[in-house]
Amino acid sequence: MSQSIPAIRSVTARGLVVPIPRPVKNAFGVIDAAPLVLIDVATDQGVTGRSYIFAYAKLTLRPLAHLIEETGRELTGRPVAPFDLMAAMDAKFRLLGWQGLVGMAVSGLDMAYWDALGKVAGKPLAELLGGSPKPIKAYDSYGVVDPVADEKALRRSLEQGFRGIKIKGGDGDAANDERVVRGVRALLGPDVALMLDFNQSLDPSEATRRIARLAPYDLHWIEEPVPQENLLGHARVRETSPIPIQAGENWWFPRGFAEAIAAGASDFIMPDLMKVGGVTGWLQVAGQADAASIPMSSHLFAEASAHMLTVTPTAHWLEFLDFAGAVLENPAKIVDGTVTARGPGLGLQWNEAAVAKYVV
Ligand code: SMN
Ligand code: MG
Repeated sequence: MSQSIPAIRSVTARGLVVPIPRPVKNAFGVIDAAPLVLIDVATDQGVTGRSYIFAYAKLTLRPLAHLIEETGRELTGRPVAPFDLMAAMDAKFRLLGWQGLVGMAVSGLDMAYWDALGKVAGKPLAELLGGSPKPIKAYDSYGVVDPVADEKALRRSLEQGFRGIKIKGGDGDAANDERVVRGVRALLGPDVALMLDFNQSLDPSEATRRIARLAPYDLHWIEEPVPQENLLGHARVRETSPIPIQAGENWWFPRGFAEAIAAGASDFIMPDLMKVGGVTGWLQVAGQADAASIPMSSHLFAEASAHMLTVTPTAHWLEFLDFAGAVLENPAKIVDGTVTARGPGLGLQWNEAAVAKYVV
C-alpha cells in the first residue's frame, strides 16, 4: 500500500525569547537568552511538521516570522516534497539572494517539512534517511570561561560524561587566551578534547600569532579564527597552524561549502542546519565532506543535528548548547556524553505552557 505525500495546509511561526541554562559570552558580546522562531507546518494528513530556528537577536524575530508565514502561505496545497520545495525557493529567491533572513526562513521550513515526513512515516528522521539512531558523541559548548570561577560547571560537564568541551577565545589579549586554555586543560586532564572558538574576531596575522602560542595545550580545533567570508584568510591561517581549523556555522547553503572546501579554508566543517538549507542542504554538504574526507560536526540544534550526524559519513562531534530545552517536551538528552536521535520525525514537540510564557 502506498502512502500519499501530505500537502501543506498552513504555516505558522511564533517568536519567543527563551531562557538558557547559562549565558554564552563571546568575543563580541553576551547571549543571555535565546530568541527563537518556532515553525509549525500543518498538513492535510493531520500531522504537523515542526522546527525552530535561532534568530540571534530579538529584533529579527518579527521579520523572520513574517517571511516564514508569507512564504508558507504561497506554498499552501503543495506536496511536502522537500527537494521540490527547495527548487521552488531557489527560483523564488535567486535574484533577491538568500543569504541572511531569507535563507534562515527557507532552512527552517525545510526542517519542518522533513519532520512532517518522519511523523507521517512514524519513524525518526534518521531512519527515514536510511540510518539507524545511535549515540553521537557530543561536546559541551561554553562561552568565555574562567578556569577558577567556572570550575564547578566544567566538572559537572565531565560528570555528565562529555568527552569534549568548547570555550571561547578572543575576549582579551593573547596572554589571556593562553591563561584560560592552560587552566582549562589542567582541569580537564589530557583525555578530554578541548576546542577554542574565536568567533571571527581576529585577522590572519594575529590569528597565526595567537594559535602558535596555544600549541602546547593539545587543542582539538581552533574555530572561526578570522571573519567567516575570508576563505583565503582561513586557508592562510591553516597553512601554519599546528591545530586543525574548524569553521562552517556561517557558510550558506551547499554552494558556500563547495567554495570553502575548494579554497582549502578548513580541516573540519560544522554546518548550521539553519544556514545550510535545513535537512536538504545538510545532506548535500555531507556528500561533499565525505568526498573530501573532511570530518563534519554540527552547530546548535542538538535534536535535529543528532538525526543528521547519524547519516553523515564523516560524522565528528555534535555541539550541545541548549537553547530550546525550556520549550521542548523532549529536549536533547545527554547520556554518557552522547545524544541519540529520537523521533518521530525530528522528535520536536512544543511544551505549549512554556511557549505561552516566552512568546513575544
Ligand atoms: C555560537 C554561535 C551562536 C550562538 C552561540 C554560540 C558559537 C558556537 O559560535 O560555535 O557555538
Ligand atoms: Mg562557533
